[in-house]
Amino acid sequence: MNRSLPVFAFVGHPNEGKTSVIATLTENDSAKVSPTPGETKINRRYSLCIDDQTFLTFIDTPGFQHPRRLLDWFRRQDPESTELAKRFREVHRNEPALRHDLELLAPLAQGCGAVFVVDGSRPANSVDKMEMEILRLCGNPRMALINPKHANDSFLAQWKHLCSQSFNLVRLFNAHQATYLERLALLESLKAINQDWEPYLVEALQAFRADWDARIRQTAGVVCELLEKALTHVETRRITRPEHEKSARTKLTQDYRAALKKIEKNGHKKIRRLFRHRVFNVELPPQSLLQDQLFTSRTWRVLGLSKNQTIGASALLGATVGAKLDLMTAGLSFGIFTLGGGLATATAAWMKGEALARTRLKRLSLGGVELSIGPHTDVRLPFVLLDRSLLCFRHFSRQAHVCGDPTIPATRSLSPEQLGLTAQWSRQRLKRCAPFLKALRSGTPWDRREPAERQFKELLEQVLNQLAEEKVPDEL
Ligand SMILES: Nc1nc2c(ncn2[C@@H]2O[C@H](COP(=O)(O)OP(=O)(O)OP(=O)(O)O)[C@@H](O)[C@H]2O)c(=O)[nH]1
Ligand SMILES: [Mg+2]
Repeated sequence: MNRSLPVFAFVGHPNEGKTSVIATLTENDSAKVSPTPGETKINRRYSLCIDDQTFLTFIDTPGFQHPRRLLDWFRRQDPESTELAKRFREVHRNEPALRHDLELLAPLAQGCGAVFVVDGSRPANSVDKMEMEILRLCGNPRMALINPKHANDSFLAQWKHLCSQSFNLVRLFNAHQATYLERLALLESLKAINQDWEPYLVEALQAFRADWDARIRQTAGVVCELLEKALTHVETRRITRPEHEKSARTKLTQDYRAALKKIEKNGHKKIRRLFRHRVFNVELPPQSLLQDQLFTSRTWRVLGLSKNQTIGASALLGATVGAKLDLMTAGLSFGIFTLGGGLATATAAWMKGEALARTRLKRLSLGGVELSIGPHTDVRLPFVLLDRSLLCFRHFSRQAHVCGDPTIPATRSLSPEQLGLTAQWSRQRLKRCAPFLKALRSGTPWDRREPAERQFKELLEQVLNQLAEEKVPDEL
C-alpha cells in the first residue's frame, strides 16, 4: 500500500449499504452485495483508480457484531488513552466470536479515515448510538453517510441530528441512484475529514472530473460513429440468375435491417463499457424500450421526432418526406387495415421505420445484376437512433455497480412520455443537428463535414451532461 495516499474504511451496522456505496464510488461491479446481513466477512480494498493511477483507497469492512461489548470495554479504558482500536485488537485477538469486530477495527487501528454508513430510511436506535460512540472514542477522522435504502424520508431529520452530534460531516448519498455530481460531491466532502489529505483529494477530484469529461466526449464520439455507420450503410448482393431476384431482394432487405441493428448494438456495447459495466452482465430492465428491436412500431411510436418536428427536420435536411408523411398519417387515421393492400403495407412498414430504404438494381458488364439497398432515407431514423443511444447512456451511466443481489432494480424505467428525448428538442437544437445529418445523408467526406460533426458533438456533449445530472423521479 502507498502509505501516503488517504485510506477510508466504510464501517457501520451490517446491511446498511457499505459495500454498495464503495461499489458506486469506485464503479467496481465485482462488489458482492446482498439483502442478507453479514455478506462482507473480511475487509476488502477498493481503489479509486483513474487511468491506472490509484488516487484513494476504500476499505469495505464487515458490520459491527458486538457493539455493546466493544463500547463497554472502550469506556472502561483511561479516557486520555489513544489507539483504543489497536489495543482492543491486541487484547481480544484470540476470540473468534469477535472476528468481524476485530476485522472492522483493523483499518481504524492503522489510522484510516472512517465513513460511517447508515440506512436513513429506518429509525435510529440505541445500537446505532453505540456504534457512533465507538467511532468517536476511536478518534479517527470521520464522517457519517446517510444512505436511504428506501424512499421513506421521515427519519432523515432524526438521522441528521443524531449523526451531527458525533460527526462534524454528515452527507446524504443514495448508493443505487447517485448521479455523477453526487459522487463528485461525496468525494469533495472527504476533503474536509482531515486537512492533511486535502492535496490528495484535490488531485483525485481533478482526475475524476477529467475522466468524466473524457467519457462524455467518447460517448458523443460513439453516437456520431453509430449514426454515420447506420445512415450510410448499403448492403449489396450479386445475382447471376434472374429467377433468384425476388428471393434475393427479400434476403437483402433482411440483411440490411440486421446490419443496422448490429451497428446500433455495437455502439451501445461501447457506451456500456465506458461506464465500466464489465464483469457482470448488467441487463436492461425487462420493460426497457431498448429491449425492443430497432424496427418495431412501439420504438417508432414512442421515440424520435413528433410529426411537426419531422416535417421541420425534412425541410432542414432537404428531404421530401412531407407528402409521404401526410399520406401515411392520413392512412393511419383511417386505420391501416381498412386501406387497400398497397397503402396498408406501406403504412405498416412506415410505422416501424422499415420503409424508405431504396433498393437499386445495376446490370453488371460481366453478366448478372447487383442488387443494393440503402442508405436509409427516413429523416426520423437518426432521431430514433439518437433517442435509443441516449436511453442507453442514461441507463449505464447510473446503473449501480454491484452484483449478486437480485433485489437491486435496474435504473428506474421511465414512462413512455419521458422516453423520447428528441421529441422535446427545440427547432434551434434540430437546426444545430442538421448540417451533420445532412452531410451524412449526402455522403460528404469526413474532411468536409468535420466542422458540422464538431458542432453536433458539442451539442451531444451538452445533452449527455444534462442527462447525467437529471434526477429520475422516484416512483414510476
Ligand atoms: N434500494 C436501495 N437498496 C440499497 C441501497 N444501498 C444498499 N441497498 C441494499 O441493501 C442491502 C445491503 O447492501 P450492502 O451494500 O450489501 O450492505 P453492507 O452494509 O455492505 O452489508 P454487510 O456486508 O452485510 O454488512 C442490499 O440488498 C443492497 O442492494 C440503496 O441505496 N438503495
Ligand atoms: Mg458489505
